[in-house]
Amino acid sequence: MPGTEQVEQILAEALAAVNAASSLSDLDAIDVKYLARKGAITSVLKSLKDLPLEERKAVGAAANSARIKLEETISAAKSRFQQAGIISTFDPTLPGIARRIGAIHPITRVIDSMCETFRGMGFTIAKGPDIETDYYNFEALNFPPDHPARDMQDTFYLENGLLLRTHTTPVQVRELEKSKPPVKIITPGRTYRNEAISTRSYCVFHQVDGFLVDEGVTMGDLKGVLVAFCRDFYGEGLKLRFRPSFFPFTEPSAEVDISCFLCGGKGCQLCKYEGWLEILGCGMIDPNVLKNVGYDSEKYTGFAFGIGVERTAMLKYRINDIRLFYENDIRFIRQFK
Ligand code: 2U9
Repeated sequence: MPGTEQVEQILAEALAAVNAASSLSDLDAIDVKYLARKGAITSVLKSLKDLPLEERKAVGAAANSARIKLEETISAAKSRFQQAGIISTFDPTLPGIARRIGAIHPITRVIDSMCETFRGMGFTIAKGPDIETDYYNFEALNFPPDHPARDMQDTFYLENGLLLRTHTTPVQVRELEKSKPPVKIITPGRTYRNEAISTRSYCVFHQVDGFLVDEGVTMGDLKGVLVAFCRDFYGEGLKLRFRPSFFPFTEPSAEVDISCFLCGGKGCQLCKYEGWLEILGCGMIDPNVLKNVGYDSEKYTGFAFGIGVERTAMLKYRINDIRLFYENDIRFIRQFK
């Protein structure tokens, strides 16, 4: 019959074996030899029923604490072996896991490239709030109260007379208010219009607006800056065409077409066989707008222009559905490296 001394002897022998073990399989063998169904400590526990009560208590307690001690020692030794195994199988000369690098969204790409071109001509970049007041979005920009662009169809009205800006031109009014001529500013940003969504229009889009105000600024300066911009952005050898147009904030106003950069003006699918692509709107800032920001409109004149970023990106990258810009399909965005 086993006694407490015998239990202590079994435990000492098992702990020595754990100490001498050199692999995980050695530890598994020790587990089987002492703790499994027919293991030495398990056998002591099974034979307790044949012992007198007092002895059963003492030997039972000793066998149980031996079992716990051995389990803990084996488990700790296993962890040490596993740890060592990981370290010894780590090969620092293997190549790392390749991480995919993100791509810059085509809209950001076009905005950055436009800003870079204008920065090269001495313009600075300004940003302003997406939520605007009626004054900055419309009134200061010479929109008569009944102008169709103020209609609920186009403008997202918010509470307290606020609205989501329908163009970035209000940022320019804010900038003019706090500057002194000469001022040359570009305002890239997001704009909002409550339009039916289709392949060509979306409720959110981007503009790059710009202006120059100083003494003696003429339409000739406007043409010079826009020709330089187009040659830099679209490529040398382009022709430009200025067509008369109307905007409440410029007088005279014009729309600019460039000779199609794909076919050189011969006519193709991109230019709808017309040879020309409409790319921006522009004009001389209406004297009323200058007066609204506190400038002497007899002394100062200025030109301004506005470029639709989505339309530019669609032409440049030949994208036929504006909604692709906003669906966040990674397969679409990855194409613009
Ligand atoms: C001030 C006064 C006037 C900015 C201008 C346009 C013409 C224009 C459109 C182009 C495509 C908007 O995104 S779009 O639909 N914009 O045609 N924007 S002149 O006029 C200004 C700017 C600043 C102080």
